[in-house]
Parts: sequence; C-alpha cells; structure tokens
Amino acid sequence: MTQLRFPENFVWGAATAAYQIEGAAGADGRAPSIWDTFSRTPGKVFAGHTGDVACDHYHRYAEDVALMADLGLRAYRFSVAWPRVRPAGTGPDNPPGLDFYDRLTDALLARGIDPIVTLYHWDLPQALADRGGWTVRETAEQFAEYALAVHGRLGDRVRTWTTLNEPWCSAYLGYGNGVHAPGGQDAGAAFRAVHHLLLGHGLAARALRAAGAQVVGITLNLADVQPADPDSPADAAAVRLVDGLHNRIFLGPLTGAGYPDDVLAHLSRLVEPDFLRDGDEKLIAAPLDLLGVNYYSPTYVAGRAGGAGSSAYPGSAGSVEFLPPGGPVTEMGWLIEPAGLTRLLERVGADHPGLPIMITENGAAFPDDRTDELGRVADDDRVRYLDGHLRAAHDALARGVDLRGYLVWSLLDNFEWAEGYRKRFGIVHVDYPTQRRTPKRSARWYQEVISRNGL
Ligand code: IFM
Repeated sequence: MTQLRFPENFVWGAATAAYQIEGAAGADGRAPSIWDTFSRTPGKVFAGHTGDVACDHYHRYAEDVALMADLGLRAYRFSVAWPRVRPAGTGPDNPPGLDFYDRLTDALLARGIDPIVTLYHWDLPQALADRGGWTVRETAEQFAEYALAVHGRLGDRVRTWTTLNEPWCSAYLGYGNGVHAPGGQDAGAAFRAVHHLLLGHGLAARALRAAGAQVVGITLNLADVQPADPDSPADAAAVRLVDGLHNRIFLGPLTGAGYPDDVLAHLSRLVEPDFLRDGDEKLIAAPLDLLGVNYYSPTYVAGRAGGAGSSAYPGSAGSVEFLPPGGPVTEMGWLIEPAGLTRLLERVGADHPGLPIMITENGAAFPDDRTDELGRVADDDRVRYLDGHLRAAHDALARGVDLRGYLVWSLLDNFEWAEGYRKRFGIVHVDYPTQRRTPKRSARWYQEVISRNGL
C-alpha cells in the first residue's frame, strides 16, 4: 500500500461525551438531565441501561488521560455536562461541577493534549426540559449563559470550543421520533427544536467570541445522501428533500444563507413557523472558525409514491424510500462506505470555501468477540474501518479540502444511548464490572498512525 502522509500539524485525537462516559450521575451537585430521566423510563434504553456509572470517568479521568498520552493523542474532544455545571439549567453555577472540568483540562494540558470542548452533547438539564426544552426560546438563551459560565472557568486554557454536537439528533430523534431523550414524537416540535438549537448555537458562539474564545465551531452529523438511481428524477427529488432536512436546514442558517426556501416550504406544511422571529437568522449566522463533521455511513434514498419514509425525517413518508444497506455493515447495521466521507467533505468544502473542517467523530461498533495472544481485543474489522476512512479523508485533502484533523469515536467503549452498553465503539475496551481499560488492537494501530502522521 502507498504511504500516505497527513499535513504537518494535522490534529489526531479521540472523542467522548459526558453522559456516555462520566457516570457519577448524582455526585457533587449534578442534577438529572433528560438522559437520566429517559434511561430510567422502562423500554426506552436497551435492558434498562443508564449512564449512572458508565465508565466512571468522573473518578478515573487521570487514568484515562494517561491512556490518551500513551496512545500519543494530540487532542481530546470531551463534552461538558450542563446539569453538572448549572443543575437547574439556569444559574447559579455549581462550582464542584466546574472543578471537574478544570481538573480534566489541567490533566490534558500537562500531557500536551489539546482540549476540544463541546458544550452540548445531548444532556439537557431536566429542569429546562420541564419548561419545554429545545421547543422553547428560553433554552437557547440559557444555553448562551451556560456557555459563558464554562468559558469563564476554562477559557484561559481551552482554545477550541464547539457549541452543539449533532443538533439533527437532538431535534429529530429527541422530539420527532422519540428514539432519544426526551422522547417527543411530534414533527412540529422537532422543527421548533431545530430552530432553537441553532439559535442557541448563534447566541453562544457570539458570547464565547466576545469573551475571548479563539476558535468557535459546531459539530454536525452531516449526511452523504445518494440516489438509488443517479439517472432518476424522482430519486433526485428524494435526495433533495432528505438533504434539505438533514444538511441544508443547518448549513444554510449557520453560514449566513438562511433557511433554504424549499426546506421552509416543507416544514411550513407540518408546523406553523411562528417560532421564527425576524433577526434570528442573523443571530444564528455567527462567524464560524471551524465546522466539525461527524461521519459514519452514507444514506441512499429513492423517490417513490407511497414510500415508507423515515420517522427521523418529518414529512418524508409517502414520497421517499430509505434503502437498506447494499454492502457490509457495522454492528449498528450501518453501511460501511468510506467514499461517502470523501464525497461529503468535498461537497462541504466546495459549498463553504474558507471554512476549516475537522472530522470530530468517525468510528464503528463491532462485536469485539475475538482476542489475540496478548489478551487484546483483536478488532481487525475496526482497524479496517478506520484505515478506510482515513484514506478517504486523505483523498479529500488531496482534492483541496481544508481538513484540519481527525478524532476517532470513541476513546472508550461507552453508553451508546438507546442501545445501552451492548454496542462498543471504543478503541479501548472497558470491562464494565471492574472498569478495567485495555487498549484494543485498533488503539495500538492508531498510535502507530499518529506517530507516523500517516498510513
Ligand atoms: O455515540 C454516538 C455519539 O454520541 C454521537 N455520534 C454518533 C455516536 C455513535 O452512534
């Protein structure tokens, strides 16, 4: 195989999220989030799993940072738990909650690992959910206040801030089809949530920059939407609808182009857009220094009268068919197609020139049922997946995309939301009963990639 080198200063790292790894759900003044409530609701999460203990990272962060240093990570993307920092969602702050992120940041910097902070990775304080959550404007306003509180504590050491992680999931899975917390099932609520999430981003991004943050961005799980038949006009229309609901509804307002007309027309058929106020689009279009892209799998659609659509895409039933995977899949059932990452990066790069991109998540769940002679999980399927996607990222670089870094999802096996602990994405195995961490073969492979700055 050809030797592939990445640019000098390419950022190599790994990502996690607070509710998925921290545990310590009731410690030091943390209040419940929507995920605490949801996971304790029978039938919502596989086998009743919760994030109560998770990887106990709250208590074991020093060991985890040492592990990151051993693997040679240059950056670590973690999220801050809003209900740890502001248990009521609004002020006052909870100093012990901020202390934890303070210790974590110092531990990372002491090992030469750049902290990349995500302010919202789905764990909305329950107190705010009780007042309407992301369906109401107050949550967006409170998000900016909370962002400032975190920046006030960490801003002297953290350079890179991302506001939201994957608002598509928060809105459509959280309020549209009910698969994620808080479990709403209402198309109108999903679109309200999209707007207030974007508004929250805009308000927070402006506040962070005014407070001196150097790099401000957002992470989207953009979709590479492809037609079943490239020559079919009906399939092209299906691609346009799904692309509008997944990508352009976020990218348009974020980059100053506002909501696309076709998307507005579509959502107006499902909800009275009375939540859109004059001036909001301007607020959302706060300048971005970085776009985080999370990519796992492409999406293939066909345009078909009577198509089943998907509950995650409000208004898609009746005209769109989502195709089952036509090739190898991960344990999540997600099609493995690295070329989708190249296509997606090229498209974003071409549509938004001058906007630096970082792959803020990419990785795969596999059964991890084989060990090698050293007792490590022999996850060659994960190595192949990561290798293929890094080659795809390199292809995008070679075609001129301004790609700044790659963060593997995930450092540790963790709480995979509605799937509980049964799906493992980590490059480090976690034995939940003992909390023992053991790097998998993929972790050692990634360590080599980082040290060679290439493949
Ligand atoms: O575990 C999630 C993460 O929280 C957000 N992006 C996708 C990952 C895998 O499903």
